[in-house]
Amino acid sequence: MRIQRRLMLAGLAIMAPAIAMPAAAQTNVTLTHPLPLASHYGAGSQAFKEAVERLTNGRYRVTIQRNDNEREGIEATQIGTQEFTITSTGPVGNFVPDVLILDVPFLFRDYAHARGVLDSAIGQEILTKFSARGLVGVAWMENGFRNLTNSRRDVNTPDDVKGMKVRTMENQVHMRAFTTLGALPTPMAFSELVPALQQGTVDGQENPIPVIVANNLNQVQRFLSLTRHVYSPAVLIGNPAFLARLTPADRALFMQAAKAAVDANRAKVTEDEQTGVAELRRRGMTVREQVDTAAFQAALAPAFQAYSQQFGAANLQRIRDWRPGS
Ligand code: EAX
Repeated sequence: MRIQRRLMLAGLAIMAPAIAMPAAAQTNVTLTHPLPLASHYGAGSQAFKEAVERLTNGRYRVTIQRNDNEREGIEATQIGTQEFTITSTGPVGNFVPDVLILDVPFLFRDYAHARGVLDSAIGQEILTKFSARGLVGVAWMENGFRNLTNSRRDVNTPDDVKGMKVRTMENQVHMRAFTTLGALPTPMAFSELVPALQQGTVDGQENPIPVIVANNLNQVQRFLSLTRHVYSPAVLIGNPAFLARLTPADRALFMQAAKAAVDANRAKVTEDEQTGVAELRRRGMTVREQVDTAAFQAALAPAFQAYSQQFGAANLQRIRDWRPGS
């Protein structure tokens, strides 16, 4: 018996390399976003991918896919057919109503104000509201200040948008604003936008410079007015079950990767804001850099009254009053 046992152990020792543990298991996670890879969302998703794969030594690999229907990306992340999505807050309010306050027109002074609020307790508090809706708000990213484009005329004052069919996101706050201005808001997913502009179903749309540039909207829109009427946050959303399965150490690595995504995304927005308007002029758009902002804000007074009722005047004022260090 002793000889058999020794022979067996010797045999196992010889075979050991053949039955060595397989290479560390590798898990693939999928992230979708609605824009071209060269966009500000593409920059963020690529940074996320590189950071996850580096920090986990390849134990996790990120597959980036484009889905220009943001609502679909949110739903797929919610049910777990994908692990992450990057989306503007446009459709998010239909899943997490607490987000809608961020979509109020003329709420943010500039990028520093918006980024500061989102990174402060105010923004972090809103991210916690995602979990009750079967989602995880991982990190605030950025879409940018939205500007109006159209194929009909130069737009300087609210009178210029009266009767204009404007595509909006599927967002009640935005739709109320354009209705209050006398425009005809037509909500639709981003995936339907270019065909609607090509077919003349809508006259105009509104989006940040990075989106207009990345999607060559100059090919279907003639006029650009730098209205900057809304700051559009973006958000990295995660699937709750996937994140709950991670060890605390790996979850921390994914959060580190999310920070890298935010930094790359915001840097690309800053870059696009510096070069995008000149590029769109070069591509043939007629650009109005100064619009009558005071007239737009005055015309929106009834909408602001409704937003105060809906979100609480104090909550809106808390955002307006935010300052670095506050
Ligand atoms: O998130 O739908 C929109 O206009 C969004 O700004 C775009 O999908 C980027």
